[in-house]
Amino acid sequence: MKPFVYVTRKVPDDIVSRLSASYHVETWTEEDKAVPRDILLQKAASADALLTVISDAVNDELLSHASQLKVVANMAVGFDNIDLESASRHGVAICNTPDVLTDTTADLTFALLLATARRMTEASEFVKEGKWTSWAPMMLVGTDVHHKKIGIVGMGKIGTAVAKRAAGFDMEILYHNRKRHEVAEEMLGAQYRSFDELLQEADFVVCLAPLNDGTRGLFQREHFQKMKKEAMFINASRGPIINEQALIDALEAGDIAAAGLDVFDKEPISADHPFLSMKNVVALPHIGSASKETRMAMMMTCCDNIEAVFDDRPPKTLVNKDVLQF
Ligand code: 8YV
Repeated sequence: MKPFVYVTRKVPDDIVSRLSASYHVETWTEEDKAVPRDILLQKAASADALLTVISDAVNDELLSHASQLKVVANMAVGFDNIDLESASRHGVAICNTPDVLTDTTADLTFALLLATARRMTEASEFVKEGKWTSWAPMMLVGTDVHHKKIGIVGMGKIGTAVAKRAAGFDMEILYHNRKRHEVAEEMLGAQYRSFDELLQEADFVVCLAPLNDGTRGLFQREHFQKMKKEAMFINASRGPIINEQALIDALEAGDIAAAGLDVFDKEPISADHPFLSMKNVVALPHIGSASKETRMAMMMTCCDNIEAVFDDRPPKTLVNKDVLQF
């Protein structure tokens, strides 16, 4: 019997064909709706492999019911949707898709910074709504990006790729990270700052840290209050790193000038979310890695990892390396 691979989202035919060459493959087929939890649990109960996305909670409940499961190939660099300890205990290999999405996510992050600073979505709506009736010197003026200070919180691969883009805009690069990043310091002139120093100095605070126990709720109201009133906050990593109500309050009170957000506490956000009526918020639907090339590369990485597990090879991007001891 061929191993059963369940894919929790609609994916391109090329991916289904590749997997179908060796496995029995089923996929969720609705593009605009996530697989309901009961169906995911039911499929997981007999699956040998799952290809998941970050909104699928691969928790102890799921893992306890998935007695045949050998591998979860999560189509993301982040794996905060997965209980790693439970996965290792159940002998399930967890794989992610690092590297292939680094530049694409950095492009989007920098585009979001530019869009926020130069009010691009607001300006586009203004034109599309037929409001552009004359030209005025102060119409839709934004803030310069070049020669300003960017403060990157989380100087991993994506943070470093954003720093490279910032260097091209002649920005001064500040960063805060668990560890010093000597290469970024030498190559890009990046300067290490404590979290508080970075908040106080940066014109653009860009959050690119992974979500974990150390970063959940990292940004509270007091942190936005430490930022300059003209500063802008950009988040392209994970919503729960921010106390979202604190950010709403900070924007309403004018603690900071604007925010560009690709990620939110609960995704998708509701149609009546306060961010949606704020002109100084650019909101995107978590599209950091969403280019045709990168999404295909991410799915191919998932296929590589699934194949490795069934061929008894170590998967290239295994997250819970301790699973190999089980
Ligand atoms: C994913 C992401 O593409 O890689 C991550 O961690 O957040 C995105 O790149 C998206 O969340 C789909 O799982």
